[in-house]
Amino acid sequence: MLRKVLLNVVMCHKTKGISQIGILIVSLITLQAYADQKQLYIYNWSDYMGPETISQFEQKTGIKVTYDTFNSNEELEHFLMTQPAKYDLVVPTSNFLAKQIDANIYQPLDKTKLPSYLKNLDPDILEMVSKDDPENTYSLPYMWISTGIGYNVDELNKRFNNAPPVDSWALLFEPNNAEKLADCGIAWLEAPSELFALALNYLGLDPNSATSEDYVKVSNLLSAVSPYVRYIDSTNLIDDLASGKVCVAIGWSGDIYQAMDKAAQSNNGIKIDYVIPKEGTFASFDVFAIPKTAKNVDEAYQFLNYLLEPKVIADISNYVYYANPNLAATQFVDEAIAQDPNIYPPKNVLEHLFALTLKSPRIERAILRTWADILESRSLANLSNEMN
Ligand code: SPD
Repeated sequence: MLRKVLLNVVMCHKTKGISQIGILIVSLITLQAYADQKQLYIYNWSDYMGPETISQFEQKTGIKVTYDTFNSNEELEHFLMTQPAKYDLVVPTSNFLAKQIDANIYQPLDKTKLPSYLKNLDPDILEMVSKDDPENTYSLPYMWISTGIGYNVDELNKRFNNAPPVDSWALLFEPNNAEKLADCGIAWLEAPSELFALALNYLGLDPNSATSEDYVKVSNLLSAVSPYVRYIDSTNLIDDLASGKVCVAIGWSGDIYQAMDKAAQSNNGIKIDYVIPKEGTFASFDVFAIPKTAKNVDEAYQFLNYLLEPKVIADISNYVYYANPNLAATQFVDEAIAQDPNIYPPKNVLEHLFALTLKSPRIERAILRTWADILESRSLANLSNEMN
C-alpha cells in the first residue's frame, strides 16, 4: 500500500499533471482508511468455529479479523514462546493455560468489560476451569471436550465378528486388537500428555501420576501398540475417518461428530460412531485468553462479548458439535446435540471423566522424551518396511 502511494508521489512529481494529483489524494485517503481499519488477530484450533461466525462479527463491528489455526497445544505453546506478539486472542486447553499463566504470558480479564460472563456461564464449568485458572482470572471458557474412540462401524464389525470391544480402551491399547485394525487404519491424536493420561488410566494408575515407574509402564504399553498405528496427527482426522482412510481413532468428541456428519453428507455409506470407553476418559476445557503483548485489546473484548451472546455460541456448537459452557445458549443448541450424552455428558458419565493437571517439568520432560522415542521407533520401522 505504502509503496503504491510513494510511486504515485514520484509519478506526480514527474508529470505534475492534475490527474496525477487526484490519484495521489485518493491514495492518501485509502492509506488513511487502511490505517484506521480496526484489526483483531485470533489463533484458534482448526475446525472449531462456525462457518459465518467471523464474517458476521466483522459485519457487525467493522473489525477486520485475521483468523489462523493450529492443531495441538504444543504447537500453540511453541508459538506463544517464540512470537507472542502476533495474536490478540488465543485458545489453549486449560491445563496448558495453567503453565502459560505461570510463564506470565496473559493479561487478567477485566470482567467489568464482559457483563454477561458470570450471568451466562455455567458456574460448574467455571469452577472446574478455576483449578487451572484460579478465580477464572485470565480465561473465558469456550468449549469443552471429551476424548474417546471414533470408529467406522462396518469395518470394525468385519474384524471382530460383529462384536468389536469398543466399550474399552483395550480396543486400541491391546496389541492383539490393534493388530486386527492395522490394515484399515488406526489414528492417534498428536497430543502426548493426553495419550499418556489415557494409558495410565487404562492401566489402573493415576492419570496424573508423578511417579517415574508409572511412565515406564505406559511407555511399554504404547510402544507395543504403536507399530499398528497408521499415523499420529490431529490435522486430518475428521476427513480421514469420514472418507474411510482410517477406521478408528483416538479423537476429540466434536471432531468425531464432524466426521460422522461429513460421511453422512457425502452419502458414501460410511457410518461413524463415537464412544467414551468404560474405563473413562478426561474432560478438557478450551478457553480464550488475551496475551499480555496483544495490540488490539478493545477489539479482543468485543469478540469475547460476541462469543458470550447465547445465539452466537449456540450456532458454533451446532456446527462443531462441542458443548459450550453458556447456560443461556442451551435453548438454541439443536436438541440432538444438547441431549447427546457424549457431547453434554450427564452426571453418571461425568463421574468417569477426570481432569488433567499441570505436570512438573521433570514429568513433562519424561513424557516428551518417551513420545519422541515412540515416534522415532515408528519412523525406523517404516523405513525398514520401505527398504524390504
Ligand atoms: N478441532 C479441534 C478441536 C479442539 C480440541 N481441543 C483440544 C482439547 C485437548 N484436550
